[in-house]
Amino acid sequence: RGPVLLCQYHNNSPGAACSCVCRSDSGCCFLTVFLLSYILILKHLHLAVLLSHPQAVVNDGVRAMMESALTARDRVGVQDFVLLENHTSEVAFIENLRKRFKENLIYTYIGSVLVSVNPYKDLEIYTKQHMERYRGVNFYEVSPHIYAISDNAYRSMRTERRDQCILISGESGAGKTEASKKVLQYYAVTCPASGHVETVKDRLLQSNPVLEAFGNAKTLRNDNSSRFGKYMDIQFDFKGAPVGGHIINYLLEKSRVVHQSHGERNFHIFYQLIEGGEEDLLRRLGLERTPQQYQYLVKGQCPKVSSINDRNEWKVVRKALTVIGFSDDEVEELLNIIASVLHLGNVQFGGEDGGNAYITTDTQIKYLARLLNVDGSVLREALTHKKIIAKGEELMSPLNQEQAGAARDALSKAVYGRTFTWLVNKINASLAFKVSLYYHISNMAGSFELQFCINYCNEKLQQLFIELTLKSEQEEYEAEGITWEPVQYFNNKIICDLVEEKFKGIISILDEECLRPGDASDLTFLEKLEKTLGGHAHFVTHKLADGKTRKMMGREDFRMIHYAGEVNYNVNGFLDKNNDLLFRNLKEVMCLSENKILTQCFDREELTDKKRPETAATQFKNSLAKLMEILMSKEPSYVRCIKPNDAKQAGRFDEVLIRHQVKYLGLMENLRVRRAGFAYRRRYEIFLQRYKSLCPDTWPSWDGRLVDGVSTLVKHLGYKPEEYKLGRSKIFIRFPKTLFATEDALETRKHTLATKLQACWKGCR
Ligand code: AD9
Ligand code: MG
Repeated sequence: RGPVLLCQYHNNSPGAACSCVCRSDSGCCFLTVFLLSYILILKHLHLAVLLSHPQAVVNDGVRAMMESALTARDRVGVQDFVLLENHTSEVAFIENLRKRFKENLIYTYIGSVLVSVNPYKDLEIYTKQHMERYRGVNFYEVSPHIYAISDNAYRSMRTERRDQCILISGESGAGKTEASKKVLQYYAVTCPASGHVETVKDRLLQSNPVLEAFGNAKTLRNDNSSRFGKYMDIQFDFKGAPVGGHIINYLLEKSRVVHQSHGERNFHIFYQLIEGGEEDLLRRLGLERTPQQYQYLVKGQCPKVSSINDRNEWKVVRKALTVIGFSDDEVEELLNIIASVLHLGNVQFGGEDGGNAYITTDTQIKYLARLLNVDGSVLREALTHKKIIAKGEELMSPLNQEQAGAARDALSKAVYGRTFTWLVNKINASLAFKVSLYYHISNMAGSFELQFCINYCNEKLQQLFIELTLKSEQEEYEAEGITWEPVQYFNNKIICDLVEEKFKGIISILDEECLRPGDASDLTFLEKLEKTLGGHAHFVTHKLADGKTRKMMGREDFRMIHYAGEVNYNVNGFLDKNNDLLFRNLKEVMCLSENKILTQCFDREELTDKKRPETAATQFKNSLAKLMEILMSKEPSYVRCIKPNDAKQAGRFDEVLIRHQVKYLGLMENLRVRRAGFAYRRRYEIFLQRYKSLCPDTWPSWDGRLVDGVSTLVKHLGYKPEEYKLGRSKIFIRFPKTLFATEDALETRKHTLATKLQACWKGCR
């Protein structure tokens, strides 16, 4: 049957790996070896051929290979946007994304930034073999991948001894969480390990299901949406093994505990516990196996989600808690709290028509008293009264039905929110740091908690991104001794100032209204904004300068012109959410709880502290400032995630939606900065290795200085002086077309070799 030849080439490492299986029954061995020596010249092509006859190798296999290589750029686009001929064209940008997406090539670079489009299906690109392919390999020599970014960050950390960070951004459902998990898995598999390290790796990996159970929920946009921002540090020892980690959580969407929009759910853990919890556990917690029975779980009318198996997830989370090191007692106390929140949601109040509220659901109070280890009657009073201090005396003032409902919900949110922070701290206690992962939750419509703060966070990250990208470009030019050519770009500092400036910024004005006694309301806040910020280039309300009213804008709205576009904010609820107050007497009850977790969450000192707690917006502003400081101190890599459609479907490429994200992620701006000077740059040894066969003076090897070799090569290729510059260690090429011409020359040479090979083969026969 002739020999069977199976060759696989990896063009990713010096001395490309070649695995070969050879089966011969008719003295073809010589030919196979002969073929091999030629094919080795053809390396730099990913090639996997399984052929049943050597003749076919030459005729069909090689031709097909050649043809596919020559048309590949048309079919699959360029793997780095800097190589786009028309780099300022958004149309060309999106077309390139589309071509690649169609071929399941979800990753593309803009220089060192990785753009990733969510495939909404499992691709076979995350196997151990793939990890091996990217390990220790030069970033640009392999196809774009999240593993390449991970590996590059890891190696820079080890060789340059600089802390690294990977920033993952994108809108809800774009794939940030999945990307971060891939990074973590890559390190868990490829980094060296020892006994203790195994535990750390397990704990790092297992922290995900736990955090997702308590911090993720089904939303309209994403069945597993992270409802908190997460910053994760991984610490490596000098041998490069992960030895610890640290997580910082930002801005959990607490309001979800008590309310969900139609088609959305509460945090996963509630459903997991109810669906998966063992019979005796549920009995002890006083829970029924029907989510519909709980007020906090019915608002979105969506107890079941087809893509989620709550019962299985429960088992995963339960096991993960043990791996991370939670004791049985701690798990018990934690579940007591989760069940208590559900019971709290079912506490109902009588006292319609403005009368004093009273509790109509005794069973719930009994369960609450037992599970939270508090006195039932104290809790009962705290839920229906507010403690006020008048003339130095403490008075219990009754609440009406509506107020009592709000107090109950405030308690549920506080208990859940603080328990979540406790959980993160507990995970941190079991983990210490260096390569960092950061991703932030993305733009969601609606509330103050999310939309305003997240858009502000995005502005800050954009500022950091532009600053650092420009800085690193400039640094590279300087390091290489090449003159820096200044780049024009939009500096969004003006928008950051609009939000955060002292006295004049939106947050300052909001805090001022929150602290002002008397008639302060959301509307007075809006009026103050108008007075202070009216006329600002990035701030708009319905009032026009000439006293007329702007059409298409609500009277309770203000609009901000963000770098990514305009967003309207409705001021309703801004003051309340910013205050985020929990009545003092409810705090007191929680401080009295003997639940070991709650005693850590509610500190008695808080009760004696006369200082007003920081408002939510100020807390966020401060934590963001700290985050920016951390990020500035590290070398960043970026992953920009794009969501291809709103239907969560594989294979659908919704151009309008994608165009919006390309804008919102600032990708064109990024490309412009990256392309402002030179489109392409490579280290001399890599450039020479790839193209040396194109010049008789550099082929088969160049013995002199690398820079001289490259200079000889490009002169031979006819590069004009304005097309390139030679730096200290790299060649800089200004236009993609120069590089493409060189690539085409390489393909032609390979083709010529293949034809010679064919003639040779015929001669041998
Ligand atoms: V949110 O801001 O937390 O709401 P993310 O985190 O950006 O959002 P997530 O990573 O959760 O989105 O991805 C959403 C879904 O897309 C996942 O549950 C997967 O079903 C799907 N996804 C994302 N990335 C990939 C991938 N690389 N391969 C396959 C993916 N599926
Ligand atoms: Mg997420």
